[in-house]
Amino acid sequence: MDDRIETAKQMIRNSGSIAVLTGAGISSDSGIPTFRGEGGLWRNFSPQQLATPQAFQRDPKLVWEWYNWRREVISKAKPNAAHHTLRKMEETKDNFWIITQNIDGLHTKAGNKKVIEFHGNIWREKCSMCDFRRYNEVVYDPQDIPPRCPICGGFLRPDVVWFGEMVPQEVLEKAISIVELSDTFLIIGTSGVVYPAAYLAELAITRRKNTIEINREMTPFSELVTVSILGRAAELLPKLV
Ligand code: BV8
Ligand code: ZN
Repeated sequence: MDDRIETAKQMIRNSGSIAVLTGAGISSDSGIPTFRGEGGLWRNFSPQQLATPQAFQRDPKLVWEWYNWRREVISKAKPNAAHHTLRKMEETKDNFWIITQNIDGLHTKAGNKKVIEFHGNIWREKCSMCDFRRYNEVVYDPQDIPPRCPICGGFLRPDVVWFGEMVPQEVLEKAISIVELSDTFLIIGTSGVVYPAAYLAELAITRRKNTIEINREMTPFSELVTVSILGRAAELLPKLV
């Protein structure tokens, strides 16, 4: 294990431009349940059942109860040592970007400026009928959900990318160019099963970048990356800088 950490440390030290793909695992040390780990279920629903346009169409109140519960959890969560290490990396590297699958906003809270929120942000809301959008950092009272659009009265929805929805083209293209321009690619705390986010890791591996994975369990990338380190991000990441 130690020589893996040493190898990863050297790669990061010698790298001019670093791109990082993060998933729910990096926030689990802040007390936010991951999608597929323990605590990931809510009222016995899986994310795949609720994070879809169909579920919202069918029962906007239920979907909002789930997001409002997540808002409650996230509002109490603080960035952890893994987030803080990535902020330090952004400060010391001339070219550094985070592409996060998480909608919890913790990378921005930790002070990172160059963050691509690949699946949106839980505090942003958009109207399901007109093009109204707003940033609204509130946990709703139960009787106020689903919230209504102040312009047209339609239901507001979380401004996130659901299963079956496209990641906005400009976000996808920017993320791909960041991977192409990086020489080291970190994959932290993701099970690597959701596309097109997982495609970014595949691209880094295909382009033969220096790829480093930090995860608590093996993933489809573990055998393919340059260095795969098993463990908690909050414990391991600080050791790499
Ligand atoms: C798309 C935002 C084109 C919302 C998320 C059928 C119909 C339509 C599409 C599909 C379909 N079948 C498949 C697809 C494609 C689908 C997909 O990939 N499905 C998977 C499940 C197979 N993708 C999509 O639908 C995407 N869009 O394809 O559009 C299209 C359009 C129309 C029709 C067809 C195709 C959009 C996907 C985006 C979904 N939105 N989130 C919200 O958050 O509410 S996905 C959500 O789950 C996350 O954002 C993340 O991306 C994903 C996976 O979660 P992870 O972050 O990886 O977390 P997970 O719990 O899985 O793993 C955590 C890992 O961390 C674990 O490995 C664990 O061991 C580790 N860990 C835990 N603790 C720690 C740790 N590691 C380190 N330290 C620790 N302390
Ligand atoms: Zn509206």
